[in-house]
Amino acid sequence: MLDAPGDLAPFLEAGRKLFAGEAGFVWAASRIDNLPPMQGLEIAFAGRSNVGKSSLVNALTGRKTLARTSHTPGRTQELNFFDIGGRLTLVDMPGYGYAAVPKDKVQAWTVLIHAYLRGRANLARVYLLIDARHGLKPADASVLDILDKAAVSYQVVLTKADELKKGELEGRVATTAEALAKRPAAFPVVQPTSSHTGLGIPELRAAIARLVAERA
Ligand SMILES: Nc1nc2c(ncn2[C@@H]2O[C@H](COP(=O)(O)OP(=O)(O)OP(=O)(O)O)[C@@H](O)[C@H]2O)c(=O)[nH]1
Ligand SMILES: [Mg+2]
Repeated sequence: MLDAPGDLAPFLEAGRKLFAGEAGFVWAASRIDNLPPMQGLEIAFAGRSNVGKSSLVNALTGRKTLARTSHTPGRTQELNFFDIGGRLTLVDMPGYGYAAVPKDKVQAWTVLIHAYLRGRANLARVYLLIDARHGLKPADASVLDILDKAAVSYQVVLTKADELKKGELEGRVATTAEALAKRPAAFPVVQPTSSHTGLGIPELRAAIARLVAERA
């Protein structure tokens, strides 16, 4: 069951604390038969190549170089697992669906991404990142289909909100929420963020802290 949106305020402080402690790299997997043991709660960040997944992991943890970022698509080539204070694991995923990345690589990563999302029992939530400038793309649909089918709860996060004017961003939030309305596993709130300005980061930390509290 999806939890009610909108009551993040009580979790802002817990979210801040959760991400104020230790954070460290624990594992990288380039194949589905090489995942770390399932333990504790996992939260994954998925999205098209270059959408800002690794930057968001860094923004959440307040670290500049925990996850490696790049302005060229295809930087993250493995599933990277990060421990957050022994309380949960964040998974920075490779990107999918970018035309500028060699086809065979995108294909291999897509197979890995799909297999992971389908079969990870301790995966508590997926944050599906969408570039606020571009909105949902066809490549996103197959991932949304997998999550709906596997009943993995997910929330759409708009990235790079700093690139849009206020009105444009509000429009993108509305059209994205509308497109997700009929999807059964989608959390009903679209969260705008910017890893550059910090917009939406406290709210995302709070949402994760609430999830940790619920599953404790
Ligand atoms: N303007 C703006 N640019 C951003 C933001 N977040 C990330 N970027 C830029 O987007 C580019 C890609 O960022 P990454 O975090 O490496 O993206 P990724 O989704 O991890 O990419 P892959 O690992 O290649 O799939 C970099 O040039 C970042 O500086 C943001 O909030 N605002
Ligand atoms: Mg990356």
